[in-house]
Amino acid sequence: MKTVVFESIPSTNDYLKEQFHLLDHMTCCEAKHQTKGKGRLGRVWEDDHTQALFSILLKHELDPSVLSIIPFFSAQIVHQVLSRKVELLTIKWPNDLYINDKKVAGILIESIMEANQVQAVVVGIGINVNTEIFPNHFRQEPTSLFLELGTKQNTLALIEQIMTQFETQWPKKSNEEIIQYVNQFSYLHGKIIEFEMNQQVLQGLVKEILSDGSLLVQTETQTLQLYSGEVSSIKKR
Ligand code: BT5
Repeated sequence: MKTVVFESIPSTNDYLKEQFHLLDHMTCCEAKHQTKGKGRLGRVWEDDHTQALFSILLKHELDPSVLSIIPFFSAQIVHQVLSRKVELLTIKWPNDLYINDKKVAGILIESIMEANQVQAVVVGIGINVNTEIFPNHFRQEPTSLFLELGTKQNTLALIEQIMTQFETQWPKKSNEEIIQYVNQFSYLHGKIIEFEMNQQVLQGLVKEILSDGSLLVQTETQTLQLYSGEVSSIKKR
């Protein structure tokens, strides 16, 4: 595994996307601070220089069945490593990490396409490690490992542990095993949620995550399979 470290950079995801031709499979880009940290759907990821901010470049074994599982595989690895420290850690479909009802980490997956083919995938991970206060209002209440545990944590050691698990487990697990794990620790399981789809706000009961990665939801009138690219603003009611 090769690691490139920056004090400050616009976004570790963007760096790997721009340099992917020159970099090896499993290169990790790490930063202490991002000036243009990104979330999904054009959202912003904020940091206060105390977080784990890193991205991993995947260039091998990217067949379609592997591609669809990457968000869940990544969430599982982060969950396994953080669970060594904190209890009550869950995975909010598709790949956020929650402690109780608060968001502690977010994952952003981006694909690099050329000639209609996926050439590489970048997995970006942001974990609130030692944040003491969140001055800004977020859509979901945030938390950090420090706020939950009461002690400062070693950010670099945490990134190293996640990288080691990523390397050892990629892509050896079956999709079924991964989906089963994510269902076991699913934050939304059995909950009524409100979500936005096709510019409509809907409500429904979450049943389970299916093997294709979609979220099965029962509304009053129909059973829906939600795909992460098609829904936004999933909130527990
Ligand atoms: C995510 O997006 O949660 C994915 C975040 C991925 C960040 C990593 S850091 C390394 C790599 N490089 C990047 O540029 N990105 C990746 P999403 O589910 O869209 O959530 C974004 C929303 O979370 C924002 O709109 C805020 O409401 C909230 N948010 C922003 N910063 C946060 C933080 N530090 N902790 C908790 N919530 C935050």
